[in-house]
This record gives sequence, C-alpha cells and structure tokens, in this order.
Amino acid sequence: MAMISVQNLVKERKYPFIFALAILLVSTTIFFLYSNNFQSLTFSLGDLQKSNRTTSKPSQNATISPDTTQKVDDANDNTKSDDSNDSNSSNDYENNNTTITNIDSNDHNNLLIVDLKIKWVACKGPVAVDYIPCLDNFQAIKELKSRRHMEHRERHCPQPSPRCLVPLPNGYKVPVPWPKSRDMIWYDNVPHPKLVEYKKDQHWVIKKGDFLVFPGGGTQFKDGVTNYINFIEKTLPSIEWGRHTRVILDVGCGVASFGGYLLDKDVITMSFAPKDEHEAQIQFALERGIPATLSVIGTQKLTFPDNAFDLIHCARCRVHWDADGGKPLMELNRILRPGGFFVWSATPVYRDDERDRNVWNSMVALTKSICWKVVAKTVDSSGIGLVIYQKPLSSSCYEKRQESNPPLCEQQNEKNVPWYVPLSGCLPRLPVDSMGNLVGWPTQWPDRISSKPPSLTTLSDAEEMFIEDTKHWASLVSDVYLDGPAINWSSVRNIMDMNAGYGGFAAALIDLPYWVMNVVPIHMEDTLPIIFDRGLIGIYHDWCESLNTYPRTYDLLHASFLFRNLTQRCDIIDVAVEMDRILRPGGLILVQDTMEMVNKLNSVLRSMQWSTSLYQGQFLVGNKGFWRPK
Ligand SMILES: C[S@@+](CC[C@H](N)C(=O)[O-])C[C@H]1O[C@@H](n2cnc3c(N)ncnc32)[C@H](O)[C@@H]1O
Ligand SMILES: *[C@@H]1O[C@H](CO)[C@@H](O)[C@H](O)[C@H]1NC(C)=O
Ligand SMILES: *[C@@H]1O[C@H](CO)[C@@H](O)[C@H](O)[C@H]1NC(C)=O
Ligand SMILES: *[C@@H]1O[C@H](CO)[C@@H](O)[C@H](O)[C@H]1NC(C)=O
Ligand SMILES: *[C@@H]1O[C@H](CO)[C@@H](O)[C@H](O)[C@H]1NC(C)=O
Ligand SMILES: *[C@@H]1O[C@H](CO)[C@@H](O)[C@H](O)[C@H]1NC(C)=O
Ligand SMILES: *[C@@H]1O[C@H](CO)[C@@H](O)[C@H](O)[C@H]1NC(C)=O
Ligand SMILES: *[C@@H]1O[C@H](CO)[C@@H](O)[C@H](O)[C@H]1NC(C)=O
Ligand SMILES: CC(=O)N[C@H]1CO[C@H](CO)[C@@H](O)[C@@H]1O
Repeated sequence: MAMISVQNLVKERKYPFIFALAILLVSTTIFFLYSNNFQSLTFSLGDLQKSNRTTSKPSQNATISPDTTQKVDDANDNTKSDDSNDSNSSNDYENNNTTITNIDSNDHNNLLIVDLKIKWVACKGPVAVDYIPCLDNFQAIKELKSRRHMEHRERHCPQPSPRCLVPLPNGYKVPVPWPKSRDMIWYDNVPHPKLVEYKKDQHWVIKKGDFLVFPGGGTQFKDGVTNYINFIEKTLPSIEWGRHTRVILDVGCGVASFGGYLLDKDVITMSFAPKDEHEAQIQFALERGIPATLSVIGTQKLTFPDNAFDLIHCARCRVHWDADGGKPLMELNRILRPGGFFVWSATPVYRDDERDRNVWNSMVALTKSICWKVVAKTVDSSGIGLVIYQKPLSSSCYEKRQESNPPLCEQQNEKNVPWYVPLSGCLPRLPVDSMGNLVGWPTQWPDRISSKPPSLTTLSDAEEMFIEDTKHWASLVSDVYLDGPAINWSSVRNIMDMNAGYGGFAAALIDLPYWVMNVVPIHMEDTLPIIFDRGLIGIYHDWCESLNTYPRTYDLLHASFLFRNLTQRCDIIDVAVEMDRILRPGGLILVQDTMEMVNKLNSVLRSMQWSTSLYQGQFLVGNKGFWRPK
C-alpha cells in the first residue's frame, strides 16, 4: 500500500480528507481520555499481540491480522447499513438511544467495541445479592391462586427481564478451591446461618470461624454419607456405582452431600431442591463445587428428557408421590431409564404408625399400576430403612395390566421438550429403535462416554457425525482451550456449556477435576438424551430467561455458536446480564461465534467492566472482575 504523506495530500488539495483525518485523531484521543474502559482496552491490546497471528489464513472465521489497531466506532456512525430499516430487525439490538445495526464481520478482524452508553444499576431489594429473576418474582407469586402444589417454587419470569447487575455480599472472596471446597466454604460468600441451627442434630452444616463446614450428615445419613452410599450398594449389588450406575438424580438433596460423595465412586449426580425454607441449600452445594440445580416437583415436568437417569434417589424429600393420581411418581417414571432404580428412603418404608402405613399402602398400589417392581427393602443398623424399585425393561407388564390405568401415552404427543409442560397422567411407551427393538442400557462407565449412544438415531451418518464431533471437541479442547494463555484452569471447578450439542466439550474435559452442566437450549436440536446416554448431566433451558441457579455459581461459561440463534428471539444484552449474574467474580467465559456476535457480546461485556480479548481470531475470552455498579 502506498504511503500517504501529508505533503502529497496538501499538494493534491485533498483538504476534506485531511480534515476527516484530523477529526478522527482528535475524537479517538478524546475517546481514550474519557472512556473508563481505558485500562481494559490496553489490556486487550496486549493480549491480542500475545496470541497466534501466524497460523491464520483469512477465512469466514475472522482471524487476527498483523494490524492490531483497535477499531472503535461510535454507534451513531454505524446505524446506516445495507438493509437499514428503522423497525426492529432481528439483527439489531437496542438500548434506549443506542442501536447497533449489522456490524459487518468481514471488515473487522479485531474486537470492535461500541460504546453502548448503558448506565448499569445494581439490583435492589431484600434478596438483591441472591436474586434469581424467574424464582423471585414476588408479584407473580402473590397473585397465584394456589400454592398447594408448590406453584410458588416454580418459575414465574418477570417481563421484561430486569436489566440490573447483582451486588456482591459483603466480604465476598474467591471460593475455596476444589476438592477442599467439598468440606468447607467461605461463610461470607453464602452468609446464610439458618440451616446451621435448623439441622444441627442432622450434621448438615456447621459454622467454624470464617467457614461453613460440611461433615457429610443428612436427614437419612445418621452414620455419615459414605456408609449410606455403601449400604445402598450392599443392599442391591447390581447397582454397581460407577460402572452400571453412572448418572443419577437426587430429589430434595439438602446440601447435596450424597451427590458430593458419590463423585468418589465415579457417579455424577444431578442434585436438586427448591428455593424453600432450607435456606440456600443449593447455593451451598454449588459453592462446594457439587453439581446442583434449583427445581421442584410441583405442577410441571422436570426439565430433563425421558429415560435419562440410571437411578433416582429420594431421602425424606417431602414429595407426596401418590398425590394427584400419582402424577409426581409418574414424572420420575418418565425420566428414569428402563431397568433403572428408584431408591426411596422415607418413614413409610420402616415406621409403623397409621399415617406411614397409609402412605405405604398407597405406594404399593401406585407402583404396581406403573409396573415398578420392589427389588429390595431393608433397614440399616441405625434403624433407617429404604426400598428400591425397578422400572420395567420391557412393555409386557404394561399390556398385561387388568386395567389400563394409568393409560399408556399416545405414540406422538410426548415428543416435545419439557419446558413449562404440565405433569402428565400417562405412561410413556418404552423407547425403541427404528427396527422396533427396545433401546438397551448404555455401555459400562467409563467406556460409556465414547461408545455409541443408544438413543442416537439410526440414520446412516449419525454415528459418523457423533464420532467426528467427539474428535472435534477433543482436539479443540486440548490444542486450543487448555493451551490458551488467557484462561487459568486451576481456578475452575463448576463449568457450564451453554449450548452443549452432543456434550463433546464436557467429554473432552472428563479426566480433569471439573464438572460440566450441559445446557441444551430449547430451540436447538434436542441432543440431551445423547448427553445422558454418554454418562454426563444436563438440562433444558431457554437463554432468553434466567436460569434456575443462584448468582455467582459458575466458574466458567462456554458457548459455541449459541448467540445468532438466540438473538432472533431476545436481546443479547439480556443474555449478557444473565451470564454476568451466574458467573462468579473472577470467573471466565469462552465463546466461539461469528465475529458479528462476538463483537456484539463484547461491547456489552465491556460496558459491564469485564476484560475481554480475542484469542486466535475467533474465541472471545471474557473475565468478569469484582466491579459492581453503585
Ligand atoms: C428433610 S430434607 C432431606 C434432605 C436430604 N435428602 C437428606 O436426607 O439429608 C427435605 C428436602 O426435600 C426438599 N423438598 C421439599 N419439597 C420438595 C419438592 N416438592 N420437590 C423437590 N424437593 C423438595 C427440601 O428442599 C429439602 O432439601
Ligand atoms: C499457536 O502458535 C504456537 C507457536 O507459535 C503453535 O505451536 C500452536 O500450534 C499454534 N496454535 C494454533 C491453534 O495454531
Ligand atoms: C421495514 O421492516 C418492516 C417490518 O419488517 C417492513 O414492513 C417494511 O416494509 C420495511 N421497510 C423497508 C424499507 O424495508
Ligand atoms: C420495537 O420493539 C419495541 C419493544 O421491544 C416495541 O415497543 C416497538 O413497537 C417495536 N417497533 C417496531 C417498529 O416494531
Ligand atoms: C442517550 O442516553 C444517555 C444515557 O442513557 C443520555 O445521557 C443521553 O442524553 C441520551 N441521548 C439522547 C439523544 O437521548
Ligand atoms: C433507558 O431510558 C429510561 C428512560 O428514558 C431510563 O429509565 C432507563 O434507565 C434507561 N436504561 C438504560 C439501560 O440506560
Ligand atoms: C491460577 O489460579 C490459582 C487458583 O486460584 C492461583 O493460585 C494462581 O495464582 C493462578 N495463576 C495465575 C497465573 O494467575
Ligand atoms: C434457531 O431458532 C429457530 C427459532 O427461533 C429454530 O426454528 C431453529 O431451528 C434454530 N436453529 C438451530 C440451528 O437450531
Ligand atoms: C475451526 C473452526 O472452528 N471453524 C469454524 C468456523 O466457523 C464456522 C461457522 O461460521 C464453523 O462451523 C467452523 O467450525
């Protein structure tokens, strides 16, 4: 490119050009002086220079060019574009008086920052530091006609999504690292003392100086959780923790010590409980580095696929399984794998008063009607009893029932993803492959993670695609993600894959001391059955709403090509607010997307005072700091 000398320009009388150049210079300087992003901008420039520039050839995935000049545009210069139309087009995002239209990705090889001029505010109110928009909608809860079925613990999302950032509790610190965190967490990070008193006799949690300590007690674990776990396997050896049984659900998990200790046995547990009077139980679990989510057996289906869990556990979990014609238990039947077990540890199993006896009799009738078989019933040395049921492996029992009550579900209608779907009163048919054969139990763990998933379609290229996907993620994770300088992996424990696909990202991390919550967005292809088949855990979610988790519960969020699809339905600003909410200060995001999406997201994150950088021309690495608005 020819050098442009000022002398030449003057000679050629290109005054307008000089004038424009001067304005650009002055305005850039003013921007740098006045931008409170100044420090993070320079940080990012340094980082960009560090990352690979040599390997990249120009492609659709923007790459880093030798010129690392930051391109900073003012929104006002950018509102006109090819298909400019002042109505709300899906590619635009708006925030009061700032609109960004079609950032042209091919032109910009670096992060483009638009100053959004958003004035962020802190969330207000009594629960601000623990705010969960869809669970803390007190207005909607107040208007509920009934609370008998736990409606007040279900999701009621505020419209529009609140655009505030959650404040930090006083004295919040970087969490205690795993594995120490399983046994102790900072009190200041989750300053909720009620369970210490309330469950004192059951040894759930103790306050010791600056820490909350978890000795592994629970309502049903009088001799400690390890003994309890071993007792279950001794009662029914075919459970084979960590071989036959890999993915389980703990209903009404308390502080999730059961799931936390099963990790020692290579079992991964989705622990859940509602946000109820067991104050902050799920927040404790996640701060401990144990997989958990907020959920409730209420009026709606759980957000898990059919036939997902190898085993479901409930220890005095306070659910009336036989209520409403047995719909709550039939929900467990739906998500339990054929041949899977339900371990129920509760007083009706071993106490002989009238109330318990009535519940027991009702359970006998209900489990018989859905063809569950009692495979064990026992009492341990401390006097606590449990019963283990098994879901049928074949349909013959369904057909042999004298009365078709509950009825089998219609063949078609149950295919939809369970997202705000009421509990059902019918029995789903057992899954069959395209040849009509019943789908079998997955391969034993650990081979299971890379074996062909039983629910993979039998389309000719499905298995090939699955193998390709596994390879793609294995190499991306080992060559790029783990190798990258921008991420300190030793500060990571709780990971969320926001758009998990087949779970390849989680699979590639399986030998490392992390766990991954695999989210399958409800508008994407339904791959969650495959994730469970592989022995991983996951959940359905709509990223246009808030997730059922407390603030600051994840260390790293990963998103691969999520945002284009999402921004067809909601504003990327709202998604970024939710990412900021669930990520702890010091936490990281790793996003791969088109440059258009990366630039949009980046501008929002910068406005929230995150530091960000582009790695290898296509991965946005973001680091949330401790900054909060006043
Ligand atoms: C007595 S505690 C038992 C905790 C734990 N399973 C143990 O044995 O230590 C009861 C648990 O059930 C949960 N729970 C209550 N109602 C529930 C519902 N409808 N669905 C799911 N969990 C529920 C509570 O939040 C609490 O975690
Ligand atoms: C980045 O550069 C280093 C050294 O220059 C090289 O070893 C590595 O393979 C590169 N990474 C990628 C993904 O190209
Ligand atoms: C702008 O968009 C609206 C709604 O999508 C459409 O009705 C209108 O014709 C568009 N105008 C132009 C100039 O494209
Ligand atoms: C744009 O969206 C806003 C709310 O998101 C709505 O109030 C307004 O009517 C929309 N404008 C057009 C032209 O569709
Ligand atoms: C745009 O918004 C900012 C902050 O919200 C405000 O200070 C400014 O006056 C607004 N400009 C216009 C033209 O409305
Ligand atoms: C947008 O404007 C309204 C009033 O014009 C103001 O109350 C609100 O705080 C603004 N939002 C942002 C994010 O600046
Ligand atoms: C990485 O994180 C660990 C644990 O939080 C910390 O001890 C270490 O100093 C960090 N390393 C760097 C280079 O920041
Ligand atoms: C993207 O979202 C739309 C609905 O907004 C959906 O119909 C489509 O299937 C989604 N695309 C992909 C690749 O999942
Ligand atoms: C190497 C790599 O990740 N390439 C990606 C480039 O972007 C397209 C979508 O635009 C992806 O499909 C590729 O995987």
